[in-house]
Amino acid sequence: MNDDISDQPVDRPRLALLGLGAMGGALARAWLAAGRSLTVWNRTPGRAEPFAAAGARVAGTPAEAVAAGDLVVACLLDDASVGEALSGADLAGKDLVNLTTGTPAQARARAEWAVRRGARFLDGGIMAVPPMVGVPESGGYAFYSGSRALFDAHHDTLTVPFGAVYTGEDPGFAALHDVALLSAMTGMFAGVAHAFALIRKESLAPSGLAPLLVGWLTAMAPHAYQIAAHLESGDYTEGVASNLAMMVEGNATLRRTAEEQGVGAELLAPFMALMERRLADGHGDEGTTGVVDLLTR
Ligand code: FVH
Repeated sequence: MNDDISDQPVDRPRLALLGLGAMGGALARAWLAAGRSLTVWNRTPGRAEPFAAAGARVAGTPAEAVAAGDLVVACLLDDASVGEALSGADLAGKDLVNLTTGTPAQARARAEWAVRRGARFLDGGIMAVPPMVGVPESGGYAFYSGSRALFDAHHDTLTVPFGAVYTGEDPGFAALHDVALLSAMTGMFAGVAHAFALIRKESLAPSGLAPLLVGWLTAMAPHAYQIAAHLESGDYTEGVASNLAMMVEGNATLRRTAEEQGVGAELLAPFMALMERRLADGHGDEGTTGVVDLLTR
């Protein structure tokens, strides 16, 4: 990392933001509301107009925006758009923060790319949706990884829109944490969709099921701590209250109920198949931790 640049906190850096989509626009509003000096650029120029009216300077090109900023933040559609937008910009001496969602490998490659151009680099994964930006009580935050010196120097600016959680010097770690949480969320949404499908044809109101789902999922969420303890100790049976043998028996009831209700079980089937494989391998006294081993190729 190019850490010869001062890592002293920079209270009020000149800020340049590339991208004024739903998330980029929310970031711009938060920084402007906090009185920060902001230059913005967006591929479709019309989207910048309301921000000019709110006090932002508008750059005609990404290179112009980068030249106007000490701290450059990219919040674009994907990694390819970041490469495209920044291809003609002089990044020497700049601090580049990439808040565009991508994979760990993309973040690592983008970090090398930025450092080769003389910039310090920090990757970010946003755990918030636009209405949560600039609202501290919403609990929104971003994971960051890459240059610790950049993170420390700009902590004050980075924490205007949402909280900041540093995950390490490896530039891929922010994306890895981001995608791990999004993947868990995807599994939860799949389970919720299945639950609503089960009651779909009955005289039951979805609004009655919703609070029950929220309560149950909230009560079950700490199960993640037990899985973590198992993975760290290597003993997958420690403290297990509901063992795999019992749960696999229960799978039959879940499948049969889906059939009775005329609901496809395709969202549940892959996880159930892994539970059943682990049981067949002789691990009926475990919980579901062994599924992690089966998934890790
Ligand atoms: N919105 C959300 O809920 C999530 C929350 C978590 C983080 N994500 C990620 O944030 C990145 C930006 O998302 P967004 O919500 O701002 O996305 P859009 O509203 O679709 O805006 C996309 C912006 O990217 C510009 N853009 C697209 N392609 C290019 C390109 N080839 N070159 C330059 N700019 C490009 C687009 O410009 P325009 O269409 O207005 O001209 C928008 O500024 C994203 O990684 C999310 O995964 C958001």
